[in-house]
Amino acid sequence: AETIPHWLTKQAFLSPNQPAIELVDGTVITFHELKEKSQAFAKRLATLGIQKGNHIGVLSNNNLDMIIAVHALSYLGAVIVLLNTRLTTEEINYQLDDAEVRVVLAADDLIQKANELSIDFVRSFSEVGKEAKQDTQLVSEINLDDPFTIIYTSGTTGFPKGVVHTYGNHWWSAIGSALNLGLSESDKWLAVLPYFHVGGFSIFIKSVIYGMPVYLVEKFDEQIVLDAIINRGVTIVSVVTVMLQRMIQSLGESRLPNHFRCMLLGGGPAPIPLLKKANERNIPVFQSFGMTETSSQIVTLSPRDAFAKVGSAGKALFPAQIKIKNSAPNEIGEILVKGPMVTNGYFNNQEANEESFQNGWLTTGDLGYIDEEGFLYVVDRRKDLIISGGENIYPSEIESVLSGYDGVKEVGVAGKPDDNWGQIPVAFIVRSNNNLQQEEIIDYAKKRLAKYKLPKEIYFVESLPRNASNKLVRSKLLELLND
Ligand code: S0N
Ligand code: AMP
Ligand code: MG
Ligand code: MG
Ligand code: MG
Repeated sequence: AETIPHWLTKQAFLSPNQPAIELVDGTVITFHELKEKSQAFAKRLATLGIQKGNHIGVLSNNNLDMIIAVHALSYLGAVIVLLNTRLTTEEINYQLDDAEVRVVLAADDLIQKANELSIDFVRSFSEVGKEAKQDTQLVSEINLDDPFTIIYTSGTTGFPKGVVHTYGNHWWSAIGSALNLGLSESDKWLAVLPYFHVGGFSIFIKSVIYGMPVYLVEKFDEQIVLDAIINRGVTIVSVVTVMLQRMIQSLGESRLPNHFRCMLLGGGPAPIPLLKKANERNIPVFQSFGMTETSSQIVTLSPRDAFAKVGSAGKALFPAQIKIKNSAPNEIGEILVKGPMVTNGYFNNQEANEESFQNGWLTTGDLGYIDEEGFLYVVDRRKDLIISGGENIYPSEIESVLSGYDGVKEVGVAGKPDDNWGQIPVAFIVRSNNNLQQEEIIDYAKKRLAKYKLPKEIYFVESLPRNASNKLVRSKLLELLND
């Protein structure tokens, strides 16, 4: 197996005084300091008994402590299970159990939520900070085949699946991105996407591999992000559509400075009018296609192609390949991806792995076509997937919760277009009890589903659209609103 020197140790050696992380309050942490803090934290975690191969849940919103914990866990060879803080305890418990997590580390402000989880061994970051440092042998060489992170993603049917990323997957994702965007001495990448998703997480890996500072933003605020671009030298920002929308609104007619070279847009489709508005404001949007399984974007479109190839997600990154299953150019079919940044599989899930991989190609479930020049167009998403503000919602997941409530006879969920979120989930319900009200259903669902998954509207209907074999046709649900 291929090994490389531990990437943070190496970067601290090469560029000790270079800023690794800059905070909104102006604090700067150099690569040397980041290494020292991470290694100290690793030694405290070792005192708690954490060691190579352990699966450790991390429950945290964006903050510096989380990044230190992540690097610390890599110094121990532990596998990090990144937990979406918006999920309910019930949803998180499923993931903890499925991923065989032994210990949960939580941000101080989430310790109460962490203590409600089914795991007994829970520590806040500051509790760990009070432990003694054990004199353990820290990882000095990274084996690229070793697992580093597990991030859950929902499936079309059934339960969420844990996507395992090796160090090599993250390494190649960072390399593929650099070969596409290039590296500049003056680069500073702003990280405001949640770090528990791969888009946000990957920025910190790029930082360590490139020797590039990250501007760390804890919570999205369009003013803070714009200020960082205009006044703090930020050159690259990763965003989802709703973030770009809010930034453009706040920017008014103003334009962004020329040093700002890349707005990396991912996590879902981008409306064409928004891309035009961005262009008018000197915002160089790089559209992309990617998924948790590809360790961040695997296809991108540069601004110079944006108008010749309107609606395209671009070409595959240098180390990657894409193709459309059984299709000729311009013909729509299932999108397949291949490359060293693509996960080797889902954790403990042979069935999903057999279904998803064929000869090294991953079946994305998304539909699209590739034109004669190799540009990808995504035309439809994995079956019925709803994307609200960059968060994925599977109708089947909501349907199975709602159908568990008394008085709900049949239920279908669809994504309704929404100016703010792109889409919002709405539910169509056939009642068996005519007194059933919207509020009691939402009350029931609240305990079981993250807030962004709760149906924003519930429509009581006489029957649901079904096909000849009596299967629900979700694509026809919204048509019920026109009747
Ligand atoms: C857009 C965000 C920031 C909105 O959150 P905000 O405004 O901070 O909300 P809160 O203050 O927390 O809550 C206010 C109310 O809003 C509700 N709410 C929050 N988020 C959503 C949502 N998404 N949908 C619907 N409702 C939402 C709250 O519940 C609350 O409600 P009330 O008032 O009723 O209590 C936030 O949603 C966000 O951060 N979204 C981004 C998520 C994300 O990272 N998605 C990408 C995942 N995919 C990947 O990582 C792979 C692709 C990838 O790597 C990539 C993606 C993008 C860019 C680059 C890359 C790359 O390739 O590198
Ligand atoms: P996630 O794993 O949460 O990042 O979700 C990945 C899914 O987002 C993909 O499988 C697609 O369905 C969708 N997606 C990502 N990029 C695009 C894009 N450029 N256009 C349309 N859908 C996209
Ligand atoms: Mg926070
Ligand atoms: Mg692979
Ligand atoms: Mg998602």
